[in-house]
Amino acid sequence: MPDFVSVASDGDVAVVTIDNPPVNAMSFHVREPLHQALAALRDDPSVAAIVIACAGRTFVAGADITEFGKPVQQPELRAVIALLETIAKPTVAAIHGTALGGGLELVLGCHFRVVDSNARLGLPEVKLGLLPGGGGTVRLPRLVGAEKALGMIVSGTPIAAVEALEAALVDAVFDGDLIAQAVRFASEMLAKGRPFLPVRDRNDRLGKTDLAAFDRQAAELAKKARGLEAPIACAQAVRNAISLSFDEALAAERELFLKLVAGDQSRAQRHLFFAEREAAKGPGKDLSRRRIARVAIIGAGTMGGGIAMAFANGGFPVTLLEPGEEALRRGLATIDKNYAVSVSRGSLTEAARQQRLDLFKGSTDYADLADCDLIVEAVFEEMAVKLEVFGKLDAVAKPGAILATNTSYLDVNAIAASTSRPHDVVGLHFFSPANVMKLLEIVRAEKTAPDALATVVELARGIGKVPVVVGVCHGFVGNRMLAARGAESEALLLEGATPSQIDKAFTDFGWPMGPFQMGDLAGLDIGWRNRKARGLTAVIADTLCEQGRFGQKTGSGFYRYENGSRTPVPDAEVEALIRAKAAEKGIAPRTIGADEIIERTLYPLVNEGAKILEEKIAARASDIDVVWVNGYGFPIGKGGPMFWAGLEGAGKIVERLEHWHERTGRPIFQPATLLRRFAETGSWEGAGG
Ligand code: T1G
Repeated sequence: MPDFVSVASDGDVAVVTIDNPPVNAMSFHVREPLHQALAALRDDPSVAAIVIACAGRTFVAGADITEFGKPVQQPELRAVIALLETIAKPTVAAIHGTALGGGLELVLGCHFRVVDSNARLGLPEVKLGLLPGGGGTVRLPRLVGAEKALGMIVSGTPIAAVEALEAALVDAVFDGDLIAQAVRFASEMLAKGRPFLPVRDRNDRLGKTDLAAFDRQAAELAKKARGLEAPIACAQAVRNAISLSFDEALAAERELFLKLVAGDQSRAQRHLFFAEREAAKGPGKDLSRRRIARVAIIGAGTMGGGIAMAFANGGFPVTLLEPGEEALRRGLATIDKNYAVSVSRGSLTEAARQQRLDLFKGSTDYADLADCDLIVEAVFEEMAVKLEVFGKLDAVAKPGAILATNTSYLDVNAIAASTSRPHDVVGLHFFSPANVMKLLEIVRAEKTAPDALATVVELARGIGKVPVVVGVCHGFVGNRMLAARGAESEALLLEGATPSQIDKAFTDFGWPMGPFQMGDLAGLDIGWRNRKARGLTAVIADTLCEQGRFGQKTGSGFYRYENGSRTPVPDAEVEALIRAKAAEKGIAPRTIGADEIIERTLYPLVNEGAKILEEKIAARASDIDVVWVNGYGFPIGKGGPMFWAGLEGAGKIVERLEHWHERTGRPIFQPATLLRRFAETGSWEGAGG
């Protein structure tokens, strides 16, 4: 049995070290020996002070998330912290890496906190659909003030060491040997003499809270919750810390925590936490990786420019190639402008902007790509154009360079086969804006070499992306399912629903926006060109495009956008067009409710996901959830389409799909075998996994 907790002494200072790789989660097998060690040290007269530290790459990164939903084993974290607060001798937490969630709550049980200058501290529980359940909502406000605590807890975003010092969350920031300096700090505190006040008894800062300002801040944050329970509960808990006694507020925190941890939203968000990590594992971690030192992007348009920024933001020197000088100049100017906007918003320093710009090299000559290790093609979404580019790349790229295409639909096998090195070809499907969107669909072509695949999966994590490996089919996982979700949109309009009714059903469901507003934002002409290329039609959207209504960029699409605003205004002209097209088809309008809209759009989405698993285009159902949450705004509180299918009831989904299949005869309603099996077994195992 490894020693998850060990105690050493440095003079009369005891150093307690937690060692539970990989992230020192506060699992039961840590809590128990820690509780015992602290109790013993409290009562040991030879010990004058206690330092708590962690081995490995980080301080405690929280409670053990894998334990949630299982019977709780005593002692709980709260009991360990309560014991800590009974210790009269100075207790000092020595924090390196991250102190998150229960890890930060543990150190709030100490009298003092000292940190390594690179450390980050936070309470990210809200990202798991929870709130801090170990006293963080009651102790943190006592140290940093209620407003600061509210911001930290509702956002869940960790803060850096210097900010933590300014906020009085920590007492000192060190470089070098942290433990030695923590022991010295403890001795200095000892020399200064008692009393050592536990955080629970520090009420001054809380007493100075401007309640009106606090409530305004909380109301603003609540507006952004979009149906998620945790942010609201977080704000309520911090409010309790102001208005209730310590113990009352602690009890209220517990109650809120137990409600959330048992709820579907937290289950969904915990599912996504592990799903993202599973997806990022990609092919065998023992596979060798190719060295990527220099990256090139072909095409300096919206996608190419965003992809180039994503790599520069990750610290890679980037060659940006555009055959034409003017197009290259425009592309580089847009990148420059985007960074300037980030500086003006305060999300980037001037120095960092310059540092990133210095990583760019513009070129109009393919010969300049001969020293690049990864080349990403981001040109016009047409096969002939892409094949021409890959022909040139095949001629100039060095042996072993990885050649990637950013196609969002086209056949990566065909692109690979057009070169003499198909094993070096892979799809890297970024989402717009590529420097912002986290998702990266990595398309494994039939001949893609395992080491090339493993290299780009690791690279993706390195530039802050969430990678998901998918197989080759039209539209891969995301866009293929998007087509299934959208297939009924036109039919619903012709049968009587309006664009705003359908969009409202989606926003009520938890999406940031509905399909018609999203279409107008992305530009209706993109789908139009894609349909034309494939000989497909969508009578209403095609007609709008023929009228030059491409969406926001032309001031009108399914909605009107007045004076350049982004606010969609329902347009009677569009509704008249829909009615006219329906009349032409002899379709009489009827009232269509939100349930029917969800059934005819999201049930086919899930069904298409099941088919994708059957075809092994996706390795796991949870990968599909990661794609949809990170690339298409599927509500995180529902865990993604495949997880949601479990919440919604797969039996009901199959039954309703059969109903619509009978009524319409449309194949998207034909329940997939794996979906039927999921309805019987409750597991997506058995096909893709
Ligand atoms: N519990 C269990 N496993 C965890 C874990 C945790 N808290 N954190 C990470 N892991 C696993 C993870 O699944 C992966 O496993 C491996 O560790 C490496 O993680 C009472 C309610 C710390 C910033 O939300 O944000 O405290 O895939 O790949 O990129 O109030 O992990 O290798 O098998 O992410 O270097 C609050 C969660 C919990 C922080 C490191 N804490 N962790 O990132 O490594 S709730 C969090 C992270 C709580 C209390 C409450 C990150 C990291 P595997 P990784 P990384």
